[in-house]
Amino acid sequence: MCVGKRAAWGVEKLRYLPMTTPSENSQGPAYRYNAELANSLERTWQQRWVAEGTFNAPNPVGDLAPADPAELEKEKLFVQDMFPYPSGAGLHVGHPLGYIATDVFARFNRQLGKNVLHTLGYDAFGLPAEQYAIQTGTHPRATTMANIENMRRQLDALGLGHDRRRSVATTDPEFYKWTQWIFLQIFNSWFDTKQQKARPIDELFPLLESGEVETPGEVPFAQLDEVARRDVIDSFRLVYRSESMVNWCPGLGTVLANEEVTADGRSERGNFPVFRKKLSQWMMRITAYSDRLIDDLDTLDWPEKVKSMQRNWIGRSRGAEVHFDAAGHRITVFTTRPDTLFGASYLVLAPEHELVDALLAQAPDAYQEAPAKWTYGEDSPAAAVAAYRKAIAAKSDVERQENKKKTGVFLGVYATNPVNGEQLPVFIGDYVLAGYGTGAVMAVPAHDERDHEFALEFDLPLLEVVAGGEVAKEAFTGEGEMINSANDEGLDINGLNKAEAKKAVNQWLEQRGAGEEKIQYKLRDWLFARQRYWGEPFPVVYDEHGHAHALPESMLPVELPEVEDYKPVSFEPDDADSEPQPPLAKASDWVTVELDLGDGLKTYTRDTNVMPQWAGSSWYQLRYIDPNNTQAFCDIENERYWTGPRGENDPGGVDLYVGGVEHAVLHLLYSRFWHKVLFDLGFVSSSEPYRKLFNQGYIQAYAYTDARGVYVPAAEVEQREGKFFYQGEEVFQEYGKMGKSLKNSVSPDEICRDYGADTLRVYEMAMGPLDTSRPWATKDVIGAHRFLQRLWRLVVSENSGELVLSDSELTQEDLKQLHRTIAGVREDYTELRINTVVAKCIEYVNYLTKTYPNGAPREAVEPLVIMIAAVAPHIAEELWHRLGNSGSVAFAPFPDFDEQWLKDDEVEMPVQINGKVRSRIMVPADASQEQIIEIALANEAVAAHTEGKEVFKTIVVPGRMVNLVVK
Ligand code: ANZ
Repeated sequence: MCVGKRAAWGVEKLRYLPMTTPSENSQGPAYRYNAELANSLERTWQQRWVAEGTFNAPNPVGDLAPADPAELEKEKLFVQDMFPYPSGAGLHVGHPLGYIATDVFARFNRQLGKNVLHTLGYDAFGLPAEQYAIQTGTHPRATTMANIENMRRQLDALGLGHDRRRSVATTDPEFYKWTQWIFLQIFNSWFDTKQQKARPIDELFPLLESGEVETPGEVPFAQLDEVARRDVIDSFRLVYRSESMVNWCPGLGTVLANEEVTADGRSERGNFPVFRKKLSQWMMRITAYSDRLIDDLDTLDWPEKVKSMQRNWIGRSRGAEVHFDAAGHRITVFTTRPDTLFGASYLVLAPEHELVDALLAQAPDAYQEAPAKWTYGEDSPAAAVAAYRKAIAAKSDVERQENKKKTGVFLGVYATNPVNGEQLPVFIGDYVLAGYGTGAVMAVPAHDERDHEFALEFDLPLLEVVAGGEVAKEAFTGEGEMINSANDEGLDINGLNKAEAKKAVNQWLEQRGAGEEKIQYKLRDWLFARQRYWGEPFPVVYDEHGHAHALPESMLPVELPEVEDYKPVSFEPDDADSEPQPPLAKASDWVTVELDLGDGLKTYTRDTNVMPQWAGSSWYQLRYIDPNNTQAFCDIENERYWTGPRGENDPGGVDLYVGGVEHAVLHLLYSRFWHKVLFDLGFVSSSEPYRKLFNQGYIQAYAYTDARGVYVPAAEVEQREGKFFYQGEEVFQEYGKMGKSLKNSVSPDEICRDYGADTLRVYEMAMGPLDTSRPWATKDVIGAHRFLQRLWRLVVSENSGELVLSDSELTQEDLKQLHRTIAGVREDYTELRINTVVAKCIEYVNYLTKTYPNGAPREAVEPLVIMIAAVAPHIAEELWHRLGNSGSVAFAPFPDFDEQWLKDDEVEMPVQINGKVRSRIMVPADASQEQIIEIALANEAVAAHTEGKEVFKTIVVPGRMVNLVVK
């Protein structure tokens, strides 16, 4: 992390020496704005900005507090990009699109007089560095640091106005110390469902003792022994260990989050098979926050699309749990349609459901009278279940749900429908997921498509209970009156609609203890451990009972130990029975430790997993606020200043967060969850991390494939007679997101070298609206360059390097052009419409160039230099100083406009006579109705049509048209 000097510009006057020395080999006039000139002035200004700490933003308290507290009286703005992973390939021109846009926005707001926090860090834990380490033995830290260095060089060349003192990498021990610390806060909390918030775990103990919070299990808390009490407490923590079903990928040697598994059940990376396996794992109880994560979306200024993706991901459904007695056991199903209970014709359990074995134990040893289809070709339910489970072990949840042909086996037992005593056969089937609801469903094939498919496959009855459909061929899922739904125990829902029926059934069930209303979520707890090396170690140790102990803050960070070999033990890709063995287990000196955790020296073992890659990004915005704080992850005073709520319904958070829509659910859900825990525990004042979110589009480019369909390097493709060739072979053009996989990357280094960074910035910003994807075309970059050349020539003579401005006064037309440009550009910047900012500046430059071939008035040019500075900061800074100003243009007040110049003096109005447009007239913008009629009647063409006729009605629609009715 680099610590520079506090911002001086804008406060103090600087001496300025014009820097331009024309290069000897440059072509054309000595002072032409070309690549060499651009490169040289860009380097100069970049160095100057860094040396002066131009973009350093002060904090209220701590090491970044200003010498002059008045600096904090400015309005604040916190702008943030989704930080990059420092990959070895470096950047292509698609990466900085968002970074340039946020830089433009930040610069504009500094000119409005705000204190702006903008920086960029690195999300630097992750697999590529580790994979590289496995292949070459290079420590991932070495690779990561080298990649960060290279990316920083590339980004610096773009002139991004970042506060470098605040740049962090998630791999810095001073950073991950606090990632571990936050983990411990979450570990040391439980979720109070009554208060709907996290509370310190210490507050749970008395509540369990007094019975105010119910102890799970039969025995009251007070009667449990020490070890059992610990287990109970542990089961309440927001981070807990659980035997849970995970995605185990033997080929990679690690478990994966659901999101890292493709729809066809393979690893997103490496494309290896993934198996479902039960393992003891760290889990984060994000599900406790389901309601708040959904409900608080309403307070956020985010794209609707992202909000609805989060809502769907959390997936709140309202329904009921219904209990069915079966062979001495109780099967609980979750249904969103308790109204259809009379239509249930069988039950299905997930093959992994915990009751399957117990039910099998009650089933007959051999199938009796079961149709052949139900038995999976086996003689006994036990054999059928075993064979079926084996067959489906490798299928992913998505595959299981999408599979049209339904499969399953009969368990040999029946369940009793609580509303009518019907005996329903019980199956297992893989379309029912173990991880959702209760892992069991009551099947209503007449009204549910999946059940319908299953019923047809297995010849099960279709019981129609909602009127209005024809259910023989297809389930009727529409609305209708209930039918065939009454019993003689006081339940009769015939004739009711869906909502009424649901309510009635729930009530009836609840009275008899046969079920209750239930809200169900799709969101699962967050699997929070990976069997890898290059990640944050867990700040916990285990005692001889296997109980986890949080390490005290004084023992943080727990640094990654050196290991010889970074490889997790991986296995044959389809060895489903293999067990994870993380690389840290190989560091035996590190794993076993002697510690005094308050009760004398004891031997403990460390956790050999590491945190998932999402950990650091779940809170990094808070570290930007207070990057060097050694006492806390972030001082709440600084947090309150930068992200505290403003006004009643404002959750607070970063003022603008820009990044790709691909992070809509994972990163943005995880960081909301962590932030809410920190909020509940009183560590931050904002209840959300990101107040406003903006998704930028992608830069796309042509890509080329050869006859085999393999991508070839787009840069080396030649075009001849409308065809494309690579190394003499014809190749085929397509179009897609720029990147490594399509081999169509263009490096910003090249464009900076050939045109300068300002040209690249102007080009990228001018390409189109920020939220849409846009095609890259290197040949069009020159257009942006020419615009900057014209801007340059407005101020500087290409031949002599002298100023070419005049001191003449602005004409009425000049004032109109200028004020309109200011008004338009101001609004466009505010709304992030940077493409139209550029368009308006181009138009204005063209106007001045045309109107003043021998030198435009200074008063017309100076505001232009300020206005374009956010987009093209280097050339603007240079011109600003050549114009004789001191201090950076970064703090030059953004020009204001005068309303009077925005009004048109005259407006054109069509004149209709008896409904037909006969002429157009020009009238003063502030003309009265009478004046307008007068001008209309005096118009020649109108006069010709009204001659000899009586005008008996006149209608003026102000600003729009005149209507005359004549006879
Ligand atoms: C009976 C029924 C009748 C259902 C009907 C639907 C329509 P959402 O809305 O996604 O929450 N279900 C419950 N648990 C399941 C599991 N573990 N795997 C697969 N399916 C499961 O869906 C809830 C509905 O999906 C539940 O309501 C249940 O089928 C099924 F006309 O129960 B329903």
